[in-house]
Amino acid sequence: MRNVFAPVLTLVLLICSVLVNSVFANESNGMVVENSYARESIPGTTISSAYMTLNNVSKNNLRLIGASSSVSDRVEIHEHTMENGLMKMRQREYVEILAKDSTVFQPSGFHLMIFDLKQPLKAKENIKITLHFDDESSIDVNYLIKGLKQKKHHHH
Ligand SMILES: [Cu+2]
Repeated sequence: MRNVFAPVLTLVLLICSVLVNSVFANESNGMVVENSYARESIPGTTISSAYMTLNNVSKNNLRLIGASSSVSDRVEIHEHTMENGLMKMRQREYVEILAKDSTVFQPSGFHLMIFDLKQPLKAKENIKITLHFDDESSIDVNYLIKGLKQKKHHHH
């Protein structure tokens, strides 16, 4: 079993390492995480969000069922959805990543919501978040903190 997907995983890692500098993989469950980053916390708040691409190179569907981190005791899986023209956010119990498929966590979609930050997140720093899956596997992912976008234009 392991021999079957090991070459695939190696290939994915090779390709990814050319495109991005950080790829995190769990060889036992076949999950490869890339493009991981978190947002700098807004001054005066203790909230942030984290994003990544989950590539499932295994033959089995996997569900992301939770996340934990030393920076906060409360990291939740969330999804943004449009309802009656309004952006709403709701908590998800899990997000399924189908076999040989990938799921992107990105602004306006799935994201990890970090509440009750023990310290503000500052740009260019890194935090570690452990992702937990329904097969009881987990993977430690490094998230680079990106600065908040400066709004140049105000639309009234
Ligand atoms: Cu959220």
